[in-house]
Amino acid sequence: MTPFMGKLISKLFLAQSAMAGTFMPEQGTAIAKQVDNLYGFLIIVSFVSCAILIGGMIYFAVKYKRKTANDKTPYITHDTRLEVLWSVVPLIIFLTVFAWGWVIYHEMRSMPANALEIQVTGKQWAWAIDYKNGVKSTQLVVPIHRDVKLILTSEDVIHSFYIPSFRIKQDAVPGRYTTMWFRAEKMGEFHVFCTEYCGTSHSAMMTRVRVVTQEEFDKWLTEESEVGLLSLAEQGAKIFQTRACASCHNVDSAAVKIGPSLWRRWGTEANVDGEAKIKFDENYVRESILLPQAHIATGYPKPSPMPSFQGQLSESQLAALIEYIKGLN
Ligand code: HEC
Ligand SMILES: [Cu+2]
Repeated sequence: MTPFMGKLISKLFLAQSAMAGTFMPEQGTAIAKQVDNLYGFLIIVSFVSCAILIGGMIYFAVKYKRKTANDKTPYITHDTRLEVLWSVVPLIIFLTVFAWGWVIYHEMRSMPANALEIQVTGKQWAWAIDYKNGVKSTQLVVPIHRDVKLILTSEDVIHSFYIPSFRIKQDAVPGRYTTMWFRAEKMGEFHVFCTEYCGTSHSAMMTRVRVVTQEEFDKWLTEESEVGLLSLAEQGAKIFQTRACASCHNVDSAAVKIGPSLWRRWGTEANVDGEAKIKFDENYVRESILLPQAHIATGYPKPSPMPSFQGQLSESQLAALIEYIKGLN
């Protein structure tokens, strides 16, 4: 390689990594760096081939332009050396990309032993996160420098758990478990998106990974496991978050989300189609949660988009939710 080419490539590499710093999400794991390096290599190879191809084309177009009326095109058949060169060089580049990608993919997909296992369940339109000690959360909280393995599934349609800063994603499929792992190397909060189109509020199906120190993590986990000691309404508030009620219902303003606001509704008259007056009370809320199709609020589509929670909430969880909604006045 000529020194000029060497210099050019190292310049391109610098430009690419500056670009990655500006346009790419933060690198939260070691794998993220590896993925970006491979990506950078692809960009450089593309730039260089583009320059050779387009540059060569322009050069030949100018150099061999017909200059006089009886200018003759030279008769060219082929050049074996050139043909071998332009076949073998791309072949080597492609095989390099293949081998490089294979090594990274292999590392991404081999689950580490002794990882911290966390259960993640997708449900239209939120992620429910379950820790081994029974703690439920909507945010994924993990300790730094520790292998974490997520066991994913879905309660309804296919979702996909994507953490851009960690450069990993994995489908969550109903009826089976899939896994993914990561080892966070940076403190802070990182976005989680659902990357499998899953219905009306797919774009709102977001959460965060919060990376904390091991001590903070242990503290958080113990605190969360003391939820049982909360008041009924406080437990209800938690369930309201973890069961994704909050993704469809506002609780602090009258604004409509996918469903009606539950703010200051208790004790009023429910707005349901046709029928005699129904009071917004314990029985109405219970029925709304277990049998959403029984009385559909005025102006909402039939069938109601609210999923039934029959069989998914215990009586005490229902009581907690009702107590919470009661307190929204
Ligand atoms: C997918 C969005 C969605 C989710 C999730 C959802 N709801 Fe609903 N909910 C609706 C819609 C839409 C309506 C209005 C249509 C109807 O009456 O079924 C509704 C109606 C209600 C009503 C009756 C409100 C009224 O004005 O009559 C209550 C109470 C309620 N939901 C509570 C809950 C609770 C508690 C949860 C969580 C356990 C929940 N919802 C989860 C969409 C949702
Ligand atoms: Cu989804």
